[in-house]
Amino acid sequence: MNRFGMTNGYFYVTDKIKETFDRDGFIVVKELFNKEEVDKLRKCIETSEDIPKHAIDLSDGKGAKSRLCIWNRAGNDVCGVASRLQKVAGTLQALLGGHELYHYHTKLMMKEPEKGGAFLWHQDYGYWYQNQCLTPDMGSVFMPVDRCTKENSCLQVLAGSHKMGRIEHYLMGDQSGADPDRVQLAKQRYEHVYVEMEPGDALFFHSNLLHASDQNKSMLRRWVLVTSYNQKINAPEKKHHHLDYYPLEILHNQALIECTRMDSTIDKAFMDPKEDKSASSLKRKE
Ligand SMILES: O=C(O)CCC(=O)C(=O)O
Repeated sequence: MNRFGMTNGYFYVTDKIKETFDRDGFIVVKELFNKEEVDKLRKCIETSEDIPKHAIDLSDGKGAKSRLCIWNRAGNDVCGVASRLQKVAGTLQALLGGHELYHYHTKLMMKEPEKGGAFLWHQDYGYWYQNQCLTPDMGSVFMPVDRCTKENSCLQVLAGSHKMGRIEHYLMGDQSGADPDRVQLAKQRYEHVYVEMEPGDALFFHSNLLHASDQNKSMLRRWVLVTSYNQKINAPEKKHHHLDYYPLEILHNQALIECTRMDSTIDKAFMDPKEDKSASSLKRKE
């Protein structure tokens, strides 16, 4: 069981929760955001003028395209504030052992009805390694603003697969994918979980957890914000397409309700994933 709930608007990482994260490489927190908060997040995304300008399509190598938008600086709009909350960043920090985290980047994954592309099985550290992050003490928070079910291609994970350590990754289509032979072996050993979630739930996961999602063939949109964090002590010296360490400044949980800014006044440093030299330096798997 790796689903947990909130207590009076707070989420506490107890020893049991930390043990679950260490065992499975992920946990789900039900209703991390209440309805008002998730409605605000959805509005911020849907009304953004920047997102459509910076969104790009990545081929999944299976005939469809995955649409996403990436920004490097959290920003001070509703989305940026969400990624700095105690219940988001503070929770991941505790799950990863307590060292100070900084914002590595945020992505909006836009799986449109009937045509959203797949994400191949991969570990995020499979390609963050290429950026010279020395250890996999990194992780992400997957925050849906739409329902995620098997039907509209929710995230799939292999529970406990982070214990394998980093496995070889190749360029497949426009994506970095984990060695398919290793993934096959991993599937025989680790439980394959379809992580169905409601808007407002959040999935916290380790950078070595194998995860994937199918093409969205349903009539239902599936949009998800995914914020990734690195530990300050693990910030790489190598200059690359994500930024150097800068302090995250974790905010109290009320800050999202208090924030009314739908557009950031701080440059969010949007990036084009095609400029990602580290992923494209991976060998191509034909
Ligand atoms: O949105 C998805 O289905 C995949 C997300 C993902 O693979 C990631 O954030 O690393």
